[in-house]
Amino acid sequence: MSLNKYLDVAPEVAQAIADHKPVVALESTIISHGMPYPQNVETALKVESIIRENGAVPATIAILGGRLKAGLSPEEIEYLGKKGHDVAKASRRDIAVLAARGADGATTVTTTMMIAHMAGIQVFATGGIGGVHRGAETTMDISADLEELAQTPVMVVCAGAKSILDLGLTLEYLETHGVPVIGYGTKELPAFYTRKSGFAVDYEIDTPADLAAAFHASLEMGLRGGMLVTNPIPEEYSMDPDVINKAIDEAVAQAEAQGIHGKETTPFLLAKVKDLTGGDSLDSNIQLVFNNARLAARTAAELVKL
Ligand code: PSU
Ligand code: MN
Repeated sequence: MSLNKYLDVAPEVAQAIADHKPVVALESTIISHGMPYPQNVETALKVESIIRENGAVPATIAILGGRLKAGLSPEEIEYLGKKGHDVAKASRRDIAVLAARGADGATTVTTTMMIAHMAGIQVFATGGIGGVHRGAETTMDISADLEELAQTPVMVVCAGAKSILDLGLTLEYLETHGVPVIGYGTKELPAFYTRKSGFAVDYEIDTPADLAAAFHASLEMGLRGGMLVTNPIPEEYSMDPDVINKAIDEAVAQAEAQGIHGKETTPFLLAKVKDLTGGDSLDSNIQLVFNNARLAARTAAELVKL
């Protein structure tokens, strides 16, 4: 049962929301476009189990047969992972047409936030968010994720942003749109594969209870937007900055040389970085998603107490 006629909330997720139990949303573009098969499916299933171990119910989000789904079965996750890039990457501008056509879509941070909010889910864990791309002053390539953070009240727990983006411009954009950028246990914005970026976050917060308190205040005040929690990759999985930055620079140069643009840019860069680092970056990527799932579940568990 749902207020939104296009939305299907899985029974376990609907029950948890009705009982005021913690729920954590998860995106599906990371499954179809962010990682190769079969690691994508293994990771997605493991993330769900980590969320359960930390006291919350997972709700992986996607569009299947035109239905906006909050909560997928393992078979549905396998289906999305196997289809990979053949599933449409669905951002805000895509979902109406996909729904009307009865098509499938892998949800980005943007559409995962939208569907989570429709379903009544307040906390969402992922790997990295989209942002302002390098060279955006001429390409105008700015991810819809930033707009969504500005207007949809969902907490997004990520590992910062990859330096495939212009991190400084991404922070400026978030500031303009009133999105608080929190560092979990750090004053510095993490850069996904590495714990440091050279850029400061707005606030350091050190416990899930304090994260929940800050977001609760935002919700109670009726502020429209979300909150971005950046959680540094665990030290033991972080990458050598020189190695990863060299791979990123090379990937950006190849994208430019090949004229890659629009929605293809981010998936292209992610795949290239993975190829250029011989798969080391994939291990780091997987571990940081696990780390974010843990923090999101613990924060969701604190939020329901408030
Ligand atoms: N950045 C990552 N990993 C990802 C993505 C971005 O490090 O998987 C995915 C997310 O789904 C994000 C989307 O919402 O790419 C952003 O795409 P674009 O830059 O086209 O808005
Ligand atoms: Mn883009």
